[in-house]
Amino acid sequence: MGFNYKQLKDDLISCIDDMLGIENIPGCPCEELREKLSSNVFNLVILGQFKRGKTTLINALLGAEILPTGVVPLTSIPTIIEHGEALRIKVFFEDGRVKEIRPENLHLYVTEKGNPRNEKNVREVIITYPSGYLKDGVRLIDTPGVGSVYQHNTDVAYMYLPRSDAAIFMLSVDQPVSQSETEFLRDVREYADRIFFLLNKIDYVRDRHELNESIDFTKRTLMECMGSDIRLFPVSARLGLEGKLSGSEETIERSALPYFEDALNRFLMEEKARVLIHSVSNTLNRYLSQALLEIELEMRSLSTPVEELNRKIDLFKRKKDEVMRQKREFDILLDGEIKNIIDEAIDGDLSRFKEELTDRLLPEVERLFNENKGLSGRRLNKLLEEYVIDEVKNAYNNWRGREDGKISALFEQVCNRFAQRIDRIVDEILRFSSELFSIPIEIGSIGEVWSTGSGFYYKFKDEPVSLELLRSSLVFALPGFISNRMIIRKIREFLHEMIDKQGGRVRFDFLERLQRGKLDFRWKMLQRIEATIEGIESAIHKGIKERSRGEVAVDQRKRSCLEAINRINALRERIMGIQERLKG
Ligand SMILES: Nc1nc2c(ncn2[C@@H]2O[C@H](COP(=O)(O)OP(=O)(O)OP(=O)(O)O)[C@@H](O)[C@H]2O)c(=O)[nH]1
Ligand SMILES: [Mg+2]
Repeated sequence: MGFNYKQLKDDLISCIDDMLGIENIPGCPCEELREKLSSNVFNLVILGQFKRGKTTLINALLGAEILPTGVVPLTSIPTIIEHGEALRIKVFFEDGRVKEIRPENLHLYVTEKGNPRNEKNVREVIITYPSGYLKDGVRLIDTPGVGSVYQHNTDVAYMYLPRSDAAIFMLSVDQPVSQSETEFLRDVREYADRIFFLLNKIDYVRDRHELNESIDFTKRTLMECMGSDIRLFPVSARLGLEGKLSGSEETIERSALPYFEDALNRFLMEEKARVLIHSVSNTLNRYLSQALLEIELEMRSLSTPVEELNRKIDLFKRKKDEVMRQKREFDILLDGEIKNIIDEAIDGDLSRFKEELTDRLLPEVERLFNENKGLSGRRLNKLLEEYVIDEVKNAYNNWRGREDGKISALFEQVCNRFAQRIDRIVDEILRFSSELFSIPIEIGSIGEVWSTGSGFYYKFKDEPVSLELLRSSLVFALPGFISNRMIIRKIREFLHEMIDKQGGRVRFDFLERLQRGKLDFRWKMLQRIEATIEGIESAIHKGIKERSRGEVAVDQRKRSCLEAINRINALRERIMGIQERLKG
């Protein structure tokens, strides 16, 4: 690694702290950038078919047996492990409840045996643990295996992949790549560049030759499937864990885990940490340049002849009107992009999903009906109704998770594009003013300031959209006696109705979230333009006002302006130093 991420991050945070102490730095979202740096984590999601050793790998990375592993399909609930002062476990339920549990009870929530078919309605479990590995900002996400009883892994993957920084896909030498694995991988092709493939359990293989064969074969299959080159690491998670627990270097070496750990670390540093440091330092630089320009403007207005000053102020006003027009355009274009997401992504996907769901559930309902014809009308009806409600609810919950990943990625793309647009407008204002008042200044390049890749504006609040209210509505409406034909007809109608209603609710929820995200984003962006204009105008007016107070005041003001310029320049140099070290 060419640079020390932690060190650079800390240095940058200290620059921000110093910036907060300078009064003349207008509009800089310092607190926000500070938070972004200090709370930054790299999300690492572990995916793969059941029994490949995903959970064992996590324990091996941590060097501690935190999560339960086993020979039968085990993990049934996404489990997140992040840094914390002590080992603490919180269970988040579908209905929004949260409960802290004791470590020895973890298996009662996250395993198929302790929580069969997720009867406890757990959404996810978050574990904090004081591990050095996590302290550097990695967050591990364990997932249920593909083909596990309760939830389809693709859904989980779609929930976490878009927001992950890197993903591990586990395979195992004792099992050839299966069809469900290749199908799954085709589905997630678009994330190929962040996936690491691990070929686990190499301790099973006796000789080198056999291992190489297995590696070659797996690699070929995977490349065919992903349509691109892939990173494949043979490892033994079990030996890795054993080695770390017993402190045996030799065992660790045999596990081959360090090769993978190094590669992963390099990837996170090069692809993720570098981008983060670069974008934050760039943003800071831009605000510092802007601050410099404003101070210089004030100095100019302290000494420029009034007539000339007024002429320039007039010219600036004209520029301002032009910018205001662009501001209105911004609104119209942004609305259009959001509408696109709604029409093409949400509505398109939803109608396809509804069709598929109907096609899948109708025959199931018929089958259930035929199997239970002997029941009394009321009981048969109740059985079918409950089946429909459960299936529709589950199907929508899964779909929503998947769709959410997609929508937040799309929304973020739009925000990024528009944020860059705003940056260009701001640049234009700054350049115009610097030329107008002949102040040579370097504004700095426009970076992808807002692309943190973690749903900055689009916050996914996972409130379950419940079908509770609709439950049993039909039972009460039924007459005392009903024929079976009537029941199946009613149930078919009920199925359509449920799919429609739930679809409507989920859609409403998506739209509302998008709308809120858009308003937040829009407000921030437009404010940025306004603050820039206002900063320039007020700098000029400050100078003019100061002038009316006489020569002594002007001199004094000039001195404090020069002082501020020096402090800002010093900060700029420190930040440039950080950028140099980043290049490594
Ligand atoms: N020989 C060998 N066994 C391993 C290795 N890694 C994991 N196992 C075993 O494989 C079995 C499954 O391991 P888990 O870590 O529970 O696998 P998983 O992928 O999390 O399984 P699910 O949660 O059910 O999807 C356990 O019996 C582990 O001890 C390895 O490197 N070598
Ligand atoms: Mg597991």
